[in-house]
Amino acid sequence: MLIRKPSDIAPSEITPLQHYLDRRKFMMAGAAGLLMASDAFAALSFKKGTSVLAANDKPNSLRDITHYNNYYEFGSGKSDPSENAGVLKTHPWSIVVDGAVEKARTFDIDTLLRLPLEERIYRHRCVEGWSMVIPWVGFPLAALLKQMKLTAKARYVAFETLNRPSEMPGMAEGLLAWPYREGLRIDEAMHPLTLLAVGLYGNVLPNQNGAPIRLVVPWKYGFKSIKAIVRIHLTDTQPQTSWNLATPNEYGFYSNVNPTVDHPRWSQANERRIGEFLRRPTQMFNGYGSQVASLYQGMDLRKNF
Ligand SMILES: Nc1nc2c(c(=O)[nH]1)N[C@H]1C(S)=C(S)[C@@H](COP(=O)(O)O)O[C@H]1N2
Ligand SMILES: [Mo]
Repeated sequence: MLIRKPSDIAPSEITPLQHYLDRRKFMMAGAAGLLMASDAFAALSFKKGTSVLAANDKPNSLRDITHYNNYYEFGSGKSDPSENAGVLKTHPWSIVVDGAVEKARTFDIDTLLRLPLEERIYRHRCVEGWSMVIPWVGFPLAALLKQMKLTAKARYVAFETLNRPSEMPGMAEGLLAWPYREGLRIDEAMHPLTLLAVGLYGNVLPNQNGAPIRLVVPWKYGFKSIKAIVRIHLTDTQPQTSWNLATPNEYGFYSNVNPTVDHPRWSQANERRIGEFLRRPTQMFNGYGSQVASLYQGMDLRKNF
């Protein structure tokens, strides 16, 4: 996976006008309730990524990526998000960035979509033992954080999902303490692999995948990759996270993919790639160790699971 800095992308490679036309089409499709049909997703303009996935990693189908989901706000079944998330209004949308910053800011989603977008084809490993390969479109979280003046207290980043029970029928099941919350250490948040995704397969994000904007941290278990983000809070203390609050002995703050540290109720040594029959071995840091292992030098990864 080649990471290109926004400054490496020639203006001629980006076609904002087409992007805005498509965005308009998308909003109208949303208003007409057409967003469940995958061919109604509007195209984004982005810089094509170069993938260094293993030879046997090929992207999952759009069908699999959009119909086998975890998004508990819409129910706990794998098909609940694709069936229930269509009603969610994802425009207008804004993200508040506050806490340990010199001046809090509110970013409108349309402003964020004007940042240079890149394709990133990442492996995704759910803590439940299944995996996929997903061609995201987005921008590094660092590109957003670098627009803020962080204070010395900005040691962690806390994220919050939209809290709108009227459009999120799964919230009534009460499986987690809402809103869904996640967090990263500041160096993890600034890492160039850490992405804010606004699209997949070249089109805007389907609601069930976390529209209009979600985090993607490919070396961590999937639940760290929080969907439908409305708040990013800089803080000097390790943030509380929804899954850790629910079951602290099963879901730690770090949750780096690690085949040598089992979940208390199942092995993490291997995984089922959606669409495949035989399980395959799980890789340390989900195969991104050469890029991220240094973040955890000297840490006991069994203790800091
Ligand atoms: N707000 C929110 N974000 C969430 C979840 C959720 O239930 N709510 N599920 C997580 C889990 S467990 C996984 S595996 C991924 C799934 O992302 P996908 O459906 O796009 O594959 O989203 C993560 N982000
Ligand atoms: Mo997951």
